[in-house]
This record gives sequence, structure tokens and C-alpha cells, in this order.
Amino acid sequence: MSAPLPDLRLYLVTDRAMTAAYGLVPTVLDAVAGGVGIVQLRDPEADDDELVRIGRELHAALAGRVPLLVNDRVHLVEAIGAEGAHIGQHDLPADQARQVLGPDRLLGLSVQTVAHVEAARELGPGVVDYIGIGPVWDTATKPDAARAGGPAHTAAVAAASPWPSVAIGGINLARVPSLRHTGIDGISVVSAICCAPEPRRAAEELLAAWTR
Ligand code: TZP
Ligand code: MG
Repeated sequence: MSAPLPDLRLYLVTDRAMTAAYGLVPTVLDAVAGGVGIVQLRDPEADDDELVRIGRELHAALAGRVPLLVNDRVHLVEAIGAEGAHIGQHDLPADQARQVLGPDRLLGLSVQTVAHVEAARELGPGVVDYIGIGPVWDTATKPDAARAGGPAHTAAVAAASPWPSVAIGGINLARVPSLRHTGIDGISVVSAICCAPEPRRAAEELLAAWTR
């Protein structure tokens, strides 16, 4: 059995450049104080040593308040002491990632289509814990992201999923209402929090809009 599922209602994915001025750790801690329930450390630019250093620092600062997941680099989860990993369609296959993580850590998988959900289903239970669906809207944060699917497509993918789901990509306060009836369990954001002048307030507002 995997770890109990975290609170997916507001999911923060980090960005190095966007948090450079205020600092990654202060940004994340403020966001958690504002209601973020799970954090993914995403830093494609960092080499492995650097990511371990950053991840350990962030994990220590979080002090168990919320789970920390590592983007893509499943092999670094143990060294960081993180609660799990989040992988995409072009990373280590989910069944292999689960083998590396063992049964007790969290594994999230990015999907773009119903076919991706079906493929993950074929791996059987106990592999994936939740899915991330996106991008919902075009976003400058991930220039190599797949084409935006929009809310209706997000709803179709969520409906096909046996796992809880979060949506990602271009989500901001104004767009939260259009996701409310898509059947997803939470919203996942990068810039809406990492670029906010007050990350805590941004998180509070996003969570309030989502749970309204
Ligand atoms: N995966 C799909 S879109 C995306 C990721 C990591 C970036 C989302 O960033 P933002 O700033 O919330 O649009
Ligand atoms: Mg990836």
C-alpha cells in the first residue's frame, strides 16, 4: 500500500527563476501557511547534486507539514528524504518508478489524454497514486508542454481516471471557477503562487476560490 493520499486541493509546483527574488524556501513555506497541501520540487535546470541539496533544505524546512514530491528524478527521492515523486509521460515508466520508490511513497503521473489513463490502468493497482491532467491552458511556464486541452477535455480525462486528479497549466484565480465542475480533486499551480507578490495570500485566495 502507498502512503495515505495528501490534500490535493491546492498543489504547488516550484520554479527556480520565479522564486529567486524572495527565495524558494520562504515562498513554499508562505504558500503552505496559505493552504497549499502538497509541494512538488521541479527544477529541470539543476544537476543531481544541486537538486539533492535544494531538496534536503526544502524538506527540512517543511518539517512534515505537507508532503514533498520530486519531479522526474525518482532516483533522488531517497537522498532528499521526500515523500514521493511526480513523473511525466517521457520520464521513467510508472511501474519502474514504483519499483524504485517502494510501496510507501507517493507517485503522481502527468497525463494528457484518456489513452494515457488507460495505459496507466494496465499497470494495475498500487502503482500510481494520483494523476496530473494538463496543460489545461497554454502556459509560458512550461514551453515544451503538450497542447492545451481546456476544461472540457480535463473533465473527460478525470472521468476516465480511477485515481484522484489535479489539473495544471495556466491556472490562475480568474480561471478557477471554470474548473469547478470538471470532477478533478484539486488545482496545481506554478506561477499563480511563485510569481505572486504575497505567496501566502495567493494560496489563500486560490484555495478559497476552489473550495467555494
Ligand atoms: N506541467 C504542465 S503545465 C506546467 C507543468 C509543470 C506548468 C504550469 O505552470 P503555470 O505557471 O501554473 O501555468
Ligand atoms: Mg517530466
